This record gives sequence, C-alpha cells and structure tokens, in this order.
Amino acid sequence: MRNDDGQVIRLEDYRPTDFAVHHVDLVFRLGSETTEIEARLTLERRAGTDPAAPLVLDGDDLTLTGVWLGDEALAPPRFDATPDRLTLRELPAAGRFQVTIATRLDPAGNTQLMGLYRSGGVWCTQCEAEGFRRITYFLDRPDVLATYRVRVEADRAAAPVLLSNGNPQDAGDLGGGRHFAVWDDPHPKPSYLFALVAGDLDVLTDRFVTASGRDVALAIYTETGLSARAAYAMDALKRSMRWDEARFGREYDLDIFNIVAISDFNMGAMENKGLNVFNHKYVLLDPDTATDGDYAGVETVIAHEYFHNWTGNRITCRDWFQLCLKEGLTVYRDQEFSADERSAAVKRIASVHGLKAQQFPEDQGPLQHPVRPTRYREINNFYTATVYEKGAELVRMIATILGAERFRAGMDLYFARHDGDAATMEDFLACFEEAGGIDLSQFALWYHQAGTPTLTVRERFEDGRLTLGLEQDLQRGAAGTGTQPMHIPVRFGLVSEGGADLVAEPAAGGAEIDGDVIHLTTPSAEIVFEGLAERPLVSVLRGFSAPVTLRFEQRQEDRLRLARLDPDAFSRWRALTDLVGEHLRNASIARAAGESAAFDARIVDAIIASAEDERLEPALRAQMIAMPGEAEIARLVGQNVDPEAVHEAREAALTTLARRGEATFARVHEAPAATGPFSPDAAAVGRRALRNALLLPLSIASGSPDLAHAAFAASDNMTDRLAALTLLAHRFATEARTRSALDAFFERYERDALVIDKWFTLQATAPVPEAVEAAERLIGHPLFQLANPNRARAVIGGLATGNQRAFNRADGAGYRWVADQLVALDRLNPQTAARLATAFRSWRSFEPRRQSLAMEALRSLAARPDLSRDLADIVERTLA
Ligand code: 0A1
Ligand code: ZN
Repeated sequence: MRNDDGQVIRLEDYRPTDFAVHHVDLVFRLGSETTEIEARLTLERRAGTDPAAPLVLDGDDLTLTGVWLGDEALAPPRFDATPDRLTLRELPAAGRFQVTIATRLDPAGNTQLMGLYRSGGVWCTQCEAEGFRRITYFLDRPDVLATYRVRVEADRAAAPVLLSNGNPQDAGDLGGGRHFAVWDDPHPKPSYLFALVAGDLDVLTDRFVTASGRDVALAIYTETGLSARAAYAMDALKRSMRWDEARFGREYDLDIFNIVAISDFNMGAMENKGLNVFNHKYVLLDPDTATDGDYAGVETVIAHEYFHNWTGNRITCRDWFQLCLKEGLTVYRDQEFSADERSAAVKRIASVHGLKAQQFPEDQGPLQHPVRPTRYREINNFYTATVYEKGAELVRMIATILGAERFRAGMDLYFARHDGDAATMEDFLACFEEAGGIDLSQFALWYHQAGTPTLTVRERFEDGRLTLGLEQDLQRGAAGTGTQPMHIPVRFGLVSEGGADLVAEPAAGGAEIDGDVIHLTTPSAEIVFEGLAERPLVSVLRGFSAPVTLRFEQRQEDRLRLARLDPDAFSRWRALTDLVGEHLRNASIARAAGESAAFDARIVDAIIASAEDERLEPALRAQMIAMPGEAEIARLVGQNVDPEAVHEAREAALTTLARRGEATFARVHEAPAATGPFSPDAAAVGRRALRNALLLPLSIASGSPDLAHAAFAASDNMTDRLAALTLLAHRFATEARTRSALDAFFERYERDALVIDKWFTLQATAPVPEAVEAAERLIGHPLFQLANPNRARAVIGGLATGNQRAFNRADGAGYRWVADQLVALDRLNPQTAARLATAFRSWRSFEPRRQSLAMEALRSLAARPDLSRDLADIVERTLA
C-alpha cells in the first residue's frame, strides 16, 4: 500500500515526457495463483531532449522479473527497480527501440480494485487514474498516447471469455486446457484507458449501424445467468449512439463495442476504449429488482461512458488537472441526453437537486477546490462533484452564453482541431472563443475560482418602470483562488398576473441583455424595463442558468404566484421549494432556540394544490410535494446546526402538510393507477413517483402503517415495493409487522446482491439515533462484506451520508463508528475509504459540541500512522 510521502503535484510543474511510447505489446498469462505479464514498449526519445536522460517509469507495488533492451537481458546498474519505480540508463539517443518488462502480480490479493484484480472469479482491470502502473512499469500519465496489442492466455474452463480494447485479431487453443486471444486497438490511447477482462461470463449481443454505415457488434457481458437483465442497458446504449450522431455528429469508431458488468467496483463505470467496465449496479435491471431511479441511473451511466469515446478518449486530457475537460463535458452531454429522452424540466430539477446536495456543500466546506485545480496529493480524490457536476454547469453556461448554434460550432471545432490530442481546458475554451466570436477570458474564472458565488437581486417598480439590481459576491470562503467578478448568465422572465411571459425592452445603459439572458459581468449592475402596464412577477435564474446561491428578497405573494403560474416549469418548482426551504431553515433555527415557527398556510396550500394540478406532469408534482431532506435543510441553516432541531422542524412541517392535505392527497392517490405491464417510460415513472410521494403524508395523517403495508403487499415492481418498505422501516421501525416485511424482503432476494444492498441501505438510513447500533449489527450480518464497495457504501455510506441524524448524534457515537469503519476499510480499499470520509466535510457547520466530537474523531484518524495517502489527504484537508 502507498503510504503518504506528502508529495504535492502542481500544474505549473507540467512538462512533457523525454520519451514517446509509440506502441505497447502486452502478454498476460493468467494463472490460478499469479499472473505473469510481459510488456514490450516501442520507445523513442523526443527531439530536443537530453540524449543521456534516463527513462524513469512509474510503478506501484510491482514485482519485477526481468528487463530487456531489444533482445539483450539487462542487469543493474543498467536499471534500478523498486516497487514504485523503474529507471533505465544508457538508452539509444535517437531512433525507435524496444524495452521489454516482465512483472508478476497477485490479482486475487488486490483488494484496492486498482490495476488487475479478481471480482468473483473474473479477472478485470481498472486503470484510471493511475492503475496501469500496478500492472507494469510505464509512463503512466494521460499525455503518453500509444497503440496497444494485447495477448491474453488463460485456462479455458476458468476464463472462456478473453477481452481487451479494440478489435479481436486472433484466438486459439494452446493445449493443456489453455487458450488465448489477441486484441488490437488501432487508436492511440493513454494507459488509463487500457482494459482486460477474462472469465466465465454470459453475454447479450446486438448490432448498431452508424450513420455512415459501419456495422458495430455490441455485447454486454454479465455474470452467468444474468444477461437478460442487461436488455435495458443495451437499449440505452443504442439510443446513446444514435443521439450522439444526431446531436453532436459523433459516430462510433470501432467494429465492436463491449461492456462488462462487474460486482466489485470502486466507482460507477469506466470508459476504457471499446471495453467499458461497469459496476453491475449500472447494467443489471428488471422491474422486480430495480427501481425507476435505478433505470434512470443505468441510462445515464451507459450514455456517459459511451459519450466519453469522443470526449475523453479521442480527445483526452493533457494531465489530471484537466479532468473537467472530459468529465464536466461528458456529464453535460449525458444530462442533455436524458433531458431529450425524458422530460427536460424533470431532468433539470433532478440535476439541480444533485448539484445542491453534493456540490454546494463541497464548494462551501474544507474540501472546496476549483473546477480546474492546480495542485493535488492524490488524484483519486478529485473525482468530485465539483469537477463533474459544477464542470457540467460551466459547459451549460457556455451553451447559454453562445446560444445553441454557436455552441455546436464550438464543439465541432473542438472535435476537428483536437481529435487525437491530449488537450487542456484552455484549448477547449479557445474553440468557443473562435467559433462564437467572443472573449471568454472572464468566463474562464469559473474554472479557476473556487466557491459558490452569491447573486443578490433587488427589484423596484415605479411608474411603469421596473428596475432590477444585480450584485455578485464570491467573498464567502473561496480558498485563496481569487474573488474577481465573474460572467454570470442570468436567464429571466417577467410574468404577467395572468401567467404569461411579457416582452419588455430594457432601457439602454444597464447590464448587457441578450434575449432572455442578462449577462452580469461586473460586481453589480442595474437593468431598467420601461413602459410596463402592470408590475410583473420577476422570475430569475430560470433553469438554474448559473451555479450560484440566489438571494432575492421577493414578496411572498409574488413567489406563491410564480409557484402557481410561472410558464417555466423549472421556475415553478424553484419558487415553491425555496419557500419551503426558507420556512424549514427558520423553523430549525427557532427550534434550536426552544421556539417554534408556524408553517405559513399559504405555502402549505400551494404544495397541496400542486399535488393535484393537472397541468403539471405527475413526476413534477411528485418533486413539488417532496420536502427537502435534513441534510439540505442543514445546509440552508449554514452554521451552528442542531440536527435534532432540523429533524423536529421537518417532522412538524410534514405533519402540518399531511393533516391539511389529507383529503386531497387521498383523492390523488386513489385515482386509478396505470394498468398494464410495468414500463420504465417517463410517464409511467412519473405516475409511480407521485403515488409513492403521497404515501408519506398519507401515512403520517393516519398515524398508521396500514397503507404502506397494503402498498408493499400489492407491489408488482421494486419501485413501489422499496418505497413502501422504506417508509415502514423509517417510520414504524419498532412494529413487529415491519420486521416481518423486512424479513420477507430479505428471504425473497437473499441471492441478489443489488437488492440486498438496498436492504442494508434502508436500515442504515432510518432517521433515528439508534441507527448507529443498527449499522453495527448490520456489519456483523453474514452477508455484509467490507471488501465489496457497494456493500460498504450501503451500510457505512448509508449512515454517514444518508442519515444526518444518526451520523451527527449528540454523543458523537456516529462519528466514532464511521471513523472506526474507515480505518478497517482503508486497509483493504483506500479509494473507497477516502470517498466515504468526505461525509465529514460539513462538520464545522454544526453546533460547538458536535463540532468538537467530529474533530476528535477526525484527529484520531489523522493520528494513525498507517493511513493510506487517499484517506490521509481527505482527513487532513477536512481538518485544515
Ligand atoms: N472516468 C470514469 C470514472 C472513474 C474514475 C476512476 C475510477 O477508478 C476506480 C473508475 C471510474 C467516469 O467518469 O465514468
Ligand atoms: Zn466520466
């Protein structure tokens, strides 16, 4: 294991390598115990570099068994090897030459799940970001691009399927039960996109003919017996391929595209060239075992990895500081895909919800960093919501600023100019500057300055003149990365009393306006609209056109009206959730001071009205009646948070809503549900979401679990079943009938890992203080496996990130329990331990007693001498 050497990698130190790697020939001899690897690299010194410079290759925990220059076996001092580095001296000053390196690995002992490891019986690899160096010594960095040819040898019985990147070239028998396959990838790629999979797998196949007529063989490999569950993933893949052609003119570029579903995986999935490897959670689905949320997740992740083929693979990153170049852009692309495939407003609400729940707390706490960071200790810790989700928002803002046509022209230029390159964020922006005829140097600050800007809006209406005052501020905690005014695109509308968008001409001289977008580029600006017959309702930041905290002291009546009649569906949702959020924030603060705050009946009525508003699609109605979660309310409170007060305030609001809305909710709930077989289409998903959202207030109003039990018993799909069971486990935990329902669920799905993850999660997330003890019991369950990331996340992550009340328990037991689990997990899988440790990131926002308990837990972690670099980096930055 790599312990921390304290080294910080800096963007300003970037320098190209002295050597180019033109081609890589790999041979893998997979054995039941160890794997032997031979890597033959075709190298060349780059022109203009020191002809005597040694070749220094990266390694991580490697065992070297031989080195050759051409056919000559080398011995020290011609080379020096440690587990982490191989240095070769006296290499040719010019021309191509070959170095062959032999290493021996123990894939079964690799619990980090980086490099070559075994999951179940399957051999598989994960190389992003720096896993290839755990297979062989290499210039393991994204700007070293080579073609690869891979030969895999294995026992046919253990591994009838042998896969790598690119096209299959050869295969055959070796005698003695052994066989081989050879794969050839003609597209030069960085080592992080290398992949190999070997095992006994089932396959689902299909075909796709690209716009220009290339016939592509598609295959999704799964554990034996599960390939039927890959049907929806296959459908999503074909839709993604078609969409990328239509929307961005991007076609697939090999004759074969393989996906493999793996049960032990650190992240969601990986875009290896022609051989995507997935956490099986994002491939395997059927109505009986997966929820509608799971279906949406599969669609998104399948699309995301496929879209990487152009944004990430054909055009890759020069260095890891440029991670947003591929990730922010690819998230933007997958969000646009989902918006086109489903309801755009529903998708946008879900994305903004995710951004606020994940990225805002990160950007407002100790793990804050710019979208394009300039230094890191451990790159694995920068696969963050800031790089991914905020990175996507920055691309969306570019699209808003340029408009659809010029944005597409900028993307076309990017693909044309940088195909085959390892590019930078500056390269990307330059394409939009050129294609859009615009200077984006101020906009670029979004990539460099950390923190969530505050946008303050004021309005004044007099004599038919509306004055909007806008002000931006990045003062609050922006980690020394600058606080210069940024270019904030503010989409807006002026809405009439009757609910129509008014067309009003701005008077000259204020901030620049382009159609329905105000371009705020100065610290503050005013815009005046003249000749208005009536005072309009001001609808700002439509579609969440910039990732900012909006402060707009708008009259309550105006906001209530906008919640009812803003022609922009997203803005209606925002108007209502902002009102609810504000109440919950104030009520939480009041409770903490021993007072109470009444839930304004007009807000309550607005929520109730939205539940039966036939003009809104059901999915949107479900989103409007859902209360913000406890963590979101805590974020709104911001400081001195008392999680018990937050919990009580939310409960009180739910009770008020449930009592007042009972009749309406019951009416909507009783309306006939859709008939016919299960369908994952958007309309059916929306209807289920609405019915399930109503279960909570209806159960609270009746004070009885009967409705949830009836729903559980009647459910014919996992969405309804899990919604009912979660409600029972979270609100009626002590009832014997709840236990029976949990047991019945367990028995039914005992052999289904993905469903059993849900069973673990729903218990770890029960919003009761005793969930800490429950989680302790869960990790003693025979089916709990710390080494399986999905299972570890289900229980430890369930408690740490999905259970604000128990994690932040007043006696500190939640913090201590999580810290203990992190220590144990860190020994097996540092990357997953570090990711879970980010749960502590908001510790300073709690009241002083909890702060000191959290600090104690963090300090005791930091004091451990054997912490991995991954976990040490998170813990130390969180404490700093
Ligand atoms: N590039 C992948 C994310 C990813 C990153 C690191 C990994 O290592 C375990 C795995 C996957 C994506 O954006 O989907
Ligand atoms: Zn990605």
